[in-house]
Amino acid sequence: MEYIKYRFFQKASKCSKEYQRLKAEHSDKVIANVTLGQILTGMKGIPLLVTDTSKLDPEEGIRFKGYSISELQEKLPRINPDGEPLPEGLFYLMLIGEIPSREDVNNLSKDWATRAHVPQHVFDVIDAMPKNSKPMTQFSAAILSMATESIFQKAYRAGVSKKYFWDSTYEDVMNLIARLPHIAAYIYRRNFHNEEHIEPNPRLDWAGNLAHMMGFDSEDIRRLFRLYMVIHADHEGGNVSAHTAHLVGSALSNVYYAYAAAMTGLAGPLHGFANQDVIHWIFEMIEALDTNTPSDKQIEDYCKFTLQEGRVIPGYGHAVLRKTDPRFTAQQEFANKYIKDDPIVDIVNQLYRVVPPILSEVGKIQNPWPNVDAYSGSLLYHYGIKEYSFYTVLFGVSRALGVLASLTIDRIYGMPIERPTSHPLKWYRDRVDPSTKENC
Ligand code: CMX
Repeated sequence: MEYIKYRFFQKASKCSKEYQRLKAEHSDKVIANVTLGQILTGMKGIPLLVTDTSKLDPEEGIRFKGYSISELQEKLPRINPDGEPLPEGLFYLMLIGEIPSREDVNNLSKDWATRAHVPQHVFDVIDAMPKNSKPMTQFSAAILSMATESIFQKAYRAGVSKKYFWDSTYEDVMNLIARLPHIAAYIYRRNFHNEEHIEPNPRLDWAGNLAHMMGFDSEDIRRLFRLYMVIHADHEGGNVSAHTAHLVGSALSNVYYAYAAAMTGLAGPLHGFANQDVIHWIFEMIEALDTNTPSDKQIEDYCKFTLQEGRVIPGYGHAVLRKTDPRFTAQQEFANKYIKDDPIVDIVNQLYRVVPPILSEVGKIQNPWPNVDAYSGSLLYHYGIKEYSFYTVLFGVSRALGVLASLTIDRIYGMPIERPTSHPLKWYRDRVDPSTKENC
């Protein structure tokens, strides 16, 4: 067994035993009470999932295995001393629970490079779709079509014992992560660069290679992509993409099925689509105001107009966070350091001043502060990736790191099929307001 897999097995089997012990000895213990409000607002705040890769604090934001984003920037291995950490290092941390050495990260880069060959039929599936298929439609379909390669599925059909499910899942996870950059770049070049495709360069790191295959070879873009891939990688287990992969995977669907499903969830406007919506909305505003240097007052009026139309301000609000998302802050710091005089970046900074007081005034909005999507598009746009309908695909490449590390852990813990209980609305009403006789 190669050594990263072996280290995972060693560490995760201890936790797996603990999972099984808790299940056997403490299953009758009560952890939390649930209010009707929590059920009717999307199960918010109910502890229902076990996710070891990262934890989201409403005030402080995300921590990956206990490390904040700024701690990761300090501790994870980098290629250049003043560069951003390599996403390979974060994957290692989430999977194994330890900060990797530079050598561990190099080995992971090399391992993914050897697994990166995408079967031709996946590109054929993409090419068979009309060009006006959204990039996320092509991305999800391509991932699904790669289920032909599932080692887990073959092992399952061959009757492998459930105690080895994690092993073939690990292989599928590593293969899928390794191949995602090529698939994403293929869709990008197909839609926006005349189908002039660029072959992978196996000597590059995972994020650098993605930038390369998209047609961007500057150190600036590589640095941005490494940051981007790190900060979007995971957001504990309850967000739509992570939860979908876990849920579908709980039926022992293979990794390709589970991740394709996750990507169809990421494509929604309340989740990952928001990163393209932000730029789209900013351009709508620029056009409506007929200036790309609007005043605060003009922006304020435009935000109020958006709200009056019954639309959301994209990039603002969050289901869990109650402060500025540290992923927003990390990108703002990046822009402050490397970008000068960019009108879109300036507007994004201006929105940060103007939007929160307006959203707070509305009253019902739990979190008036920006999330990760408020900033990311402006950075990509600045470096020449202007085709914003593609932005959610980049989010999808990154999200694989956390979600698929979790899916491997699910399998080594032997997690069961997920099956919460549902009731008709009347059942809930009879428990809280039995005197009402409304028939629905
Ligand atoms: N603009 C306008 N209204 C907003 C809002 C925003 N940015 N954020 C929340 N609201 C509204 C909700 O639509 C909801 O309205 P109704 O009661 O009429 O349905 C009300 O405020 C309460 O919502 P909430 O409890 O504060 O937030 P939710 O947990 O329901 O939703 C989120 C969270 C992210 C979907 C929401 O804030 C939103 O739609 N934001 C804009 C889209 C966005 O940026 N999504 C990306 C999130 C990060 C990610 O997953 O990538």
